[in-house]
Amino acid sequence: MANTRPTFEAVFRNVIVPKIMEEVNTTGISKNACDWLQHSILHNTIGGKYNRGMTVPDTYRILKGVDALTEEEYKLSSILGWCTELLQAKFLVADDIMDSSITRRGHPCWYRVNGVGMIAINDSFLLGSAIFLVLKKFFRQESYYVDILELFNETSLQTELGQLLDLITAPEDKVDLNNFNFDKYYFIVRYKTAFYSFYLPVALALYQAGIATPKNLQQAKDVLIPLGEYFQVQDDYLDCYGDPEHIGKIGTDIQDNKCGWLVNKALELVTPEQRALLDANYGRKDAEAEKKVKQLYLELDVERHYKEYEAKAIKEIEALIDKVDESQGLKKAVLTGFLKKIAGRSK
Ligand code: DMA
Ligand code: MG
Ligand code: MG
Ligand code: MG
Repeated sequence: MANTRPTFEAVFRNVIVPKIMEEVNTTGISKNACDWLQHSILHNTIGGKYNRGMTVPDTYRILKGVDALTEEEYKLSSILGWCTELLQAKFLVADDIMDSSITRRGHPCWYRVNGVGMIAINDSFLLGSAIFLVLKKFFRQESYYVDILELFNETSLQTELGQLLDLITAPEDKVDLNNFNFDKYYFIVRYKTAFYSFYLPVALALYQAGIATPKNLQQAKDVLIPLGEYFQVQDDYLDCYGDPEHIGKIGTDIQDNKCGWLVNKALELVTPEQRALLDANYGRKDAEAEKKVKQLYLELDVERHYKEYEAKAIKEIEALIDKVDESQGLKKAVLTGFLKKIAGRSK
């Protein structure tokens, strides 16, 4: 089985969603509730890049040292991949509410769909609970069942802690750029993004392949956390410089008062006059103020600094991959493959 977007999506539509719905149906809940849940699940999972999800079967195949997985192997590793996509869906539904975002994957954010509103909060919980339903249905008999349960729980906690710091560092009513610094920034991005997006899919494949050890899990983390940091810096860059049509979402970081990469870089570069302008215009729910911040980023050539950062980050990650001792079971190709998926991305 080749791992392509259509084959990966087919596992979700034909295996996972029917299983979730079958289980929920046994409660006897009304048909309109079942329809709502199915609609929410599909709206919030289908249509992304599947970088995280498809990495599980990709990694599993490399770890097994085969050219292609059998249909059954592909199905099982894709199910774990979809569990990471469900985790992401759960967090994105809530993130878009908390960030007052408008669009996601080229469509209105779920909470902005007609008739949804704050019901989206409970839909976010349901997306999270669906993970554990799926894990129980397909993995209960596996020796690594408890390991992956713990992994999902720990990763959720890490992501929630990252989101906590992201949000309280960005109060809506009190802009104080003295609260921002790169140390805090990297804590936020490691926790809110790197663990669930990068470490989780590779760790799942290591468990599924039956070769996970504390040592190779740590080796994976040592590369994947820096890779995840780089990914979130890209996300922050695209929030300001990406084309909304292309990235499928409209940037909100400046108006949301976020402790993002661009503002932290700008804070390193500003003169006292420019700092005053930033203080007066950052974090305001006001398109004109946002424009002034973007104009200042232009004057400071923050974009050039980003390109320099990016080139350096890629080199550093390549060096980390180079150091991996493959005799411990982890393969460099897993990591180079993941890096290749995101290096220089424009969406
Ligand atoms: C998102 O950070 C992190 C999680 C856990 C969803 P973000 O708000 O920058 O993401 P996005 O730009 O996709 O809204
Ligand atoms: Mg967001
Ligand atoms: Mg956010
Ligand atoms: Mg963002």
